[in-house]
Amino acid sequence: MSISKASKLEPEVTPVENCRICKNKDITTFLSLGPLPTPNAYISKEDLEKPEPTYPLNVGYCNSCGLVQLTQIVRPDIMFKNYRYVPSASQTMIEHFGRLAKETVKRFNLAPGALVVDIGSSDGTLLKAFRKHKVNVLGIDPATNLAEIANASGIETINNFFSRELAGRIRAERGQAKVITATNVVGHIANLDNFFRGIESLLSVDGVFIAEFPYLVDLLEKTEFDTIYQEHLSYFSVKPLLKLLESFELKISGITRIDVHGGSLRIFVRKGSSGSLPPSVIKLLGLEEERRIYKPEIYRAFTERIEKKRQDLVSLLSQLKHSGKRIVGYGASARGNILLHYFGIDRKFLDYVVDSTPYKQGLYTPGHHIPIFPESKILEDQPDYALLLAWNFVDEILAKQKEYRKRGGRFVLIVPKARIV
Ligand code: DWN
Repeated sequence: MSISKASKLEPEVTPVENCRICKNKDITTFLSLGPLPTPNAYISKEDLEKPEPTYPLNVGYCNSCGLVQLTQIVRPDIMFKNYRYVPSASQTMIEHFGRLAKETVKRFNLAPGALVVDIGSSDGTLLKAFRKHKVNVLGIDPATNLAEIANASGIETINNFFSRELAGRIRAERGQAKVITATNVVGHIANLDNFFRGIESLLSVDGVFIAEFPYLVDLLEKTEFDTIYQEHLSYFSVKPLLKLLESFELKISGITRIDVHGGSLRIFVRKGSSGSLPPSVIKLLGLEEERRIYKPEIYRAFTERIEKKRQDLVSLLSQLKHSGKRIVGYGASARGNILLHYFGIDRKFLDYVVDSTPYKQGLYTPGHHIPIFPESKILEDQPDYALLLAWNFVDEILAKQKEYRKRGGRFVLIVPKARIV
């Protein structure tokens, strides 16, 4: 039976009884953002009148290993079999992946023909960057629509979820990989044991597994609550990650903080049991203790800051609306959909949202059904204000919209606090 058929037999929502890493049952829920539609479930015009499924969105921390995680899991095929997010919709991410590929080829001295596998390869953006360096590339992605796009652009892509079983098949057919990458994927994985058994099997003895994901310290410090959604099952910090890798012949050989997506970690994982921890790991463990991210009170303060953020932004937008101003959204992002829903910012506030992703244009946002247009509409229409929902790309977007701003258009920024530029 194929993965997708098997998954259809599972319930739509599964409660998390045990911590995903340490299996402890003592998980304290500290925030409920739902029920609401999953954040990439954009709606076509003809489906607007149909009933729209909503799912819980509750997040908690494990009192044993500290992993922050959702306490209910939505069945992955519901979220990922047809997927409209692509990294290539942002120049920032195209350039970020170009640097990652170049640095990896150089740092790990990849010979022409070495196998590079990207898990959650989407439309092939990262592998296109690797391919420039004459390595062999293979993508793996569950989204049928994106696998088709990647294959059509010459990036061989297996349309499936990564698993230990699939890793074994690839190893048998292609041999082991010198590099395996997973950018904004590991946080989406329910069964981390199966995932890392797959890494162990597919990674060559001298290979490296490179993963990127949002960093819990950044999420808490910058109150990036809108990166909490049903696709993201885990919100990683270093301490639980080390606990996780204890169960495998894998160790973190290096770790760096990177700016993308509001602040992320990039980890380098090699084969072998962890001896002494690298200085980069020790430094971040120290930071996590210093920022007290394993203390319950940090989560109470976090939820209080979210409420303050809501009050400030809704009051600012209400003032603008009361003075007769027209406001639109900029960036039909998953995080944007979470913020709009939780803050109650709907079509009373926003006339439409603009977005650079072709697969989202012409559709409507989940829940509030706000229409999505290409970015060009903002110059054609010249609304008074644009609420920057894709705040993680503020530099790229403000630079792109110089003309809109020159003509008097203003952006409402959200991070780190509500303000107009
Ligand atoms: O983990 C995930 C992150 C990496 O990407 C996925 N589970 C889902 C997705 O989250 P997101 O939708 O919040 O990602 P972004 O990259 O923050 O979305 C930005 C949105 O803004 C995209 O729809 C593209 C759009 N955009 C735009 O319209 N003009 C982006 C740029 C840079 C622009 O100039």
